[in-house]
Amino acid sequence: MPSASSTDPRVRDSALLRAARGESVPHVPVWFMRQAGRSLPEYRRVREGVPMLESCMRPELVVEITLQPVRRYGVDAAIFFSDIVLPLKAVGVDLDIKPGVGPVVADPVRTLEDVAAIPDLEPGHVPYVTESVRTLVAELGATPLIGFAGAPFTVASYLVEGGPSKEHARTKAMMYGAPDVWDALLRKIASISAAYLAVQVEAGASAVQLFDSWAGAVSPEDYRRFVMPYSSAVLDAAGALGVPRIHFGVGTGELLGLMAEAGADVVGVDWRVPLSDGIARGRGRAVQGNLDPSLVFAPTDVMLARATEVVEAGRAATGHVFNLGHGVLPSTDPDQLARLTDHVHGLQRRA
Ligand code: 1CP
Repeated sequence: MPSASSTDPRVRDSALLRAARGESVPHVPVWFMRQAGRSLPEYRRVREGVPMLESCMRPELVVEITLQPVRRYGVDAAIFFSDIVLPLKAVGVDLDIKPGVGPVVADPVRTLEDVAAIPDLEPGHVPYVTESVRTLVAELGATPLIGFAGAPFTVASYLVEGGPSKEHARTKAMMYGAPDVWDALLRKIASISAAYLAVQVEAGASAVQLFDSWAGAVSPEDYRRFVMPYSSAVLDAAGALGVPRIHFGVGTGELLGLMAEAGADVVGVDWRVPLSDGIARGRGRAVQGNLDPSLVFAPTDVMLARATEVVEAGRAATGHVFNLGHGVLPSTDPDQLARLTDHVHGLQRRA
């Protein structure tokens, strides 16, 4: 079934979707990873007293929070307000998102039995997602909604470690030491992430982003063997739904070629890699990125000059979606993001 928004010609013809397809654009499209729900005072107000996961399950909050940055900045896309661990919660995994910490899993996954106990995701697990996406697509009109999911490696890291981790040591211990458990776990997460993206696309999301935030922790060789097949499964499933797929990770300079090969239409580049190198490594795909998120704390003229350099570098790509190199930092001044959006929109159009 074609998604509601993919049939809306204004969304199909939006700068974001055109850039993702490598077509000419009226202006370089801009959105910011984690634009919803980080630095906005209007976000803090509506979230007051509501736990994070509960807010993801209340359509009136999801719709409001998703729309806030679109209203404020006039960005070229909305990103659905949710979290990469929400689908796990929805199927019954005992986890919470703790303020100031992140996702915490009560019983970390260690064995084949632990994996087998995680149910597959059905649309009936997440009716509030379907409802929120439908309402959003109607409200957004010509602005595309990006759906998202966590990639198997990154989600596995939370399930195996039991919470946020810098080294991902237990995760890698399973990857190297218990390949059968690893395979079962990553297949399970791939199936859940693919189903979660399908729910969003079928309700009207017109592009998707797969967040493999922590993939940069592995070598290219290990990525190819232990990570890529499962991310490919998710990206292939999303591709079959006919929407562009953005594939993003942090510290992935050495992995960009493989991340493109995994099935991306748009390769997300973090700020550590010059965008021109990201373009060269991205195997002809469009690219997204990659202003250092800390540049918002620099004087405005310095930030804008750097943004111009990113846009100039992006002209060599098949398509370029302007973004930060990772998520908006919580202490970011929203006025800086407004200036950044206007600045990129005002730069000369691509030929
Ligand atoms: O624009 C948006 O903010 C949209 C909603 C969104 C997205 C896209 C949230 C809400 N989370 C995410 C993705 C996400 N969640 C990623 C991938 C993106 C990235 O790399 O930043 C990751 C790794 C998570 C896991 C997560 N959830 C963390 C990171 C913990 C760690 O390991 O360092 C945290 C802090 C959360 C909680 C969370 N998710 C979202 C919000 C608004 C919050 C904070 C909630 C709160 O404390 O009240």
